[in-house]
Amino acid sequence: MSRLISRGALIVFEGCDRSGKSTQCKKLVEALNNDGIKAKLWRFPDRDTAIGVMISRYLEQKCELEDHAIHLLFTANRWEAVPRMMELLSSGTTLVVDRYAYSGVAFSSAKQGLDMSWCKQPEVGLPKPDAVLFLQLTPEAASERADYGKERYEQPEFQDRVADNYKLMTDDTWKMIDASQTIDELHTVVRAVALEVIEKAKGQDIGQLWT
Ligand code: 2DT
Ligand code: MG
Repeated sequence: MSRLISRGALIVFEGCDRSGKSTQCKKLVEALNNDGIKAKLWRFPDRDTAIGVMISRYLEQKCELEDHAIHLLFTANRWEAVPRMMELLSSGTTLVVDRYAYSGVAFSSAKQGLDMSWCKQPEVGLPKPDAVLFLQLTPEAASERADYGKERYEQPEFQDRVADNYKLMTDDTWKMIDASQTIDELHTVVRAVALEVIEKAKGQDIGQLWT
C-alpha cells in the first residue's frame, strides 16, 4: 500500500520507577524535533481528562477504588486517547509514550486476585507499539535511586512484583536498555534505537496489541 505521508512511529517507554523514563522521553522528543522529525510527547495516565482526574485522585490516595474498577479506568484512559493518537500517527507524527498497557498489566496484576490474562483483555486491540524501550535497572541500583513519594504503588516490595510481571510480557518489539548509564549516554542509545524504529515503521501498518 502506498501512502502520501509516511506514518509516525509509536514508541513506548517502560521500566521501573526512577529508571529515567520521563527524562528520556522528553529528551528524545526534543532531539527528534531538532532533527526536523515530527514527534510528540505522550504519557499515561493522562491525568487531564475526566477519567484521568479519577485515576490521579486514586494514585494520590485521596480515594479508594475496587482493583478491577481502577484497572479498567487506566485502560479507558488509553482508549479515550486512541482517536487522537491514530490521527497523529497517520499524519506522520511519532509518538513517544511514557508508560502504556504494559504498565497497566504489570501494576494491576501485582495485586492479589487479579491475574495477568484478565488484566490484558481490555487492552487487546490498542495500537501496537512499534517498539517498547524498556529501561532496565538492577534492583540494587533502583533502590539507590528510589526516593519514593506518597503515591500509591511506591513501595519496594510492590515494585519487585511489577518488575517480575514486566518480564512476562517481553516480546520481539521490546528493546532492553541499560538504564544505569548517565542521562546523556542513555539518551545517545535511545536516540539511535528510535531513529531505526521510525525508519522501519514507515513501511508498515500499525498493528493491534495482543491480537
Ligand atoms: P507516573 O505518573 O509517575 O508514571 O505514575 N499505572 C500506570 C498503573 O497502575 N496502570 C497504568 O495503566 C499506568 C499507565 C504506574 C503513574 C502510576 O500509575 C501506575 C505508576
Ligand atoms: Mg510515579
